[in-house]
Amino acid sequence: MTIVVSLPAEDKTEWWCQMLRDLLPDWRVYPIDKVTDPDAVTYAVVWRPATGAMRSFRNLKAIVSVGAGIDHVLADEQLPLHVPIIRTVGTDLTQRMKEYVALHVLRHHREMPRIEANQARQQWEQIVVPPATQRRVGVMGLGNLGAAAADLLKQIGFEVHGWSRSQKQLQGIKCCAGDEGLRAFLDGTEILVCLLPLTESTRGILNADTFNRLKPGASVINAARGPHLVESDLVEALDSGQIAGATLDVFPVEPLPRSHPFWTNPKITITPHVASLIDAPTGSKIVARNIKTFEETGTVTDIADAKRGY
Ligand code: NDP
Ligand code: OXD
Repeated sequence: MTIVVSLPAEDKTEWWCQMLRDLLPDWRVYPIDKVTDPDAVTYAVVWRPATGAMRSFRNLKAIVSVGAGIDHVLADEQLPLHVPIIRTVGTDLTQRMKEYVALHVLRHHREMPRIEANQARQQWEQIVVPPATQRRVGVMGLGNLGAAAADLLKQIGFEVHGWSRSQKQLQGIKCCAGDEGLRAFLDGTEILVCLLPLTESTRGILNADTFNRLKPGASVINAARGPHLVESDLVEALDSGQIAGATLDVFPVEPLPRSHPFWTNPKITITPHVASLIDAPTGSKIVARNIKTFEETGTVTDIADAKRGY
């Protein structure tokens, strides 16, 4: 009963090891680089593990992603695909994402970027915006996070449309599904929120074709994954005014390199992958509970479908 922890930062790895030791006192928990007997390892708790690392544990029962997304696990080309991947999800994560989406949708809706720019110039300009009831917001992805965010936006009063792979019935939300439903979903959307998993079908989905379908002057919020966005298409759409502003939480390379032009683009708001940054004490409790349940029953509710990619 050995758990191995592999996270990008050493201090985070140590911290998670300690939390898991406290929560699972009968288990041995090691940072990945301290493992002496790889065959004893039965669970791996990971964020973006090194290529081939999971393959070296021949008796692995499950890989636990310390997050909702599993793209960072699937990125390992040598991943042992028969090993189940457990997602770390819960009300804490959902609540945080709801707050982030509401904050940034309202920020675009109420023209805050323009108001802030005006303040910097000491300019008094009263901008009249429509009420939320006359503003159409589109949420891409209606899973744990997207459905909850869409529901909150509806409660605020927005006209909310949602898009997913399979058709959903969500009260008060106009739901579209699949490739055939994408156009209807995008046409006329004024604030687009991406909460899709990163898969081969969704990579690059925030592109020129998508932007051109939105209402001119629309805003885009990407809180999902960096590679959903075609960066050059966004810059072009911002330059032409088709897109008025964007809020980006995620990037293909994180941390976003200091030299990246997005840092200084006045039409882009950057947040450092904090939309729903897992709170470590809560996250480690969810992980420990999932490992315990999996060990006892051979399954948990939050197993991802690796073939589907999420
Ligand atoms: P879920 O797996 O619960 O939901 C995914 C949703 O996306 C589902 O509604 C699914 O449709 C839909 N979807 C998947 N593929 C397609 C497709 N090809 N076309 C249309 N819809 C599609 O994921 P979560 O809500 O838990 O998380 C979503 C993503 O958010 C994560 O994968 C992660 O990348 C990102 N994330 C970002 C965080 C941050 O801090 N920035 C924090 C946490 C997550 P269907 O319901 O039909 O299957
Ligand atoms: C996640 C994330 O996938 O934080 O949970 O991005």
